[in-house]
Amino acid sequence: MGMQRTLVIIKPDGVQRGLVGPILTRLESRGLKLVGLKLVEVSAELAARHYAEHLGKPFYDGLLAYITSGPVIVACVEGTSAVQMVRNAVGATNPLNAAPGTIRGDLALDIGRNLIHASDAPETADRELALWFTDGELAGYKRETDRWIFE
Ligand code: IDP
Ligand code: MG
Repeated sequence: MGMQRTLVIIKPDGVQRGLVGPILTRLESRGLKLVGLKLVEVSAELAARHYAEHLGKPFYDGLLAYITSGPVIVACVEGTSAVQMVRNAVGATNPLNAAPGTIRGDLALDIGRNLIHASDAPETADRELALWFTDGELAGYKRETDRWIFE
């Protein structure tokens, strides 16, 4: 699979717990390129649009309260197969089932405080990136290290 961009959100618990650096370091160290990054105080409207697929589920109200409970860090990262790459690095939705070595498997305990969101498919990534970033907020640039990361 070729180059992809995907959306990452460090949820309010990640910001409150001081885990923004450690989480971004994991993605950066993997070789993924940051092309967008900002801190956002999420409105109820944006939260509802982002999590529209979960409307009506038992955890929906709690999920919206969670994601709007404090500022989040929103990132767009780019790399080969970035969507699946980041999902694998994030781990299973329930930290109980998240493998050690994953972000949730190493840093979280509870499904309702699982630290991070990552787009689940390329089409989802496109939709979510358009929701969270304007085109002007995403940078196109070359890294000198790319030839050491991509063949
Ligand atoms: P994902 O974040 O791994 O893609 P989804 O199934 O898309 O998982 O659920 C979105 C988010 O909703 C989860 O990351 C988690 O914060 C929350 N969530 C999902 N299922 C539950 C649940 O059973 N209880 C509480 N929160 C949940
Ligand atoms: Mg999801």
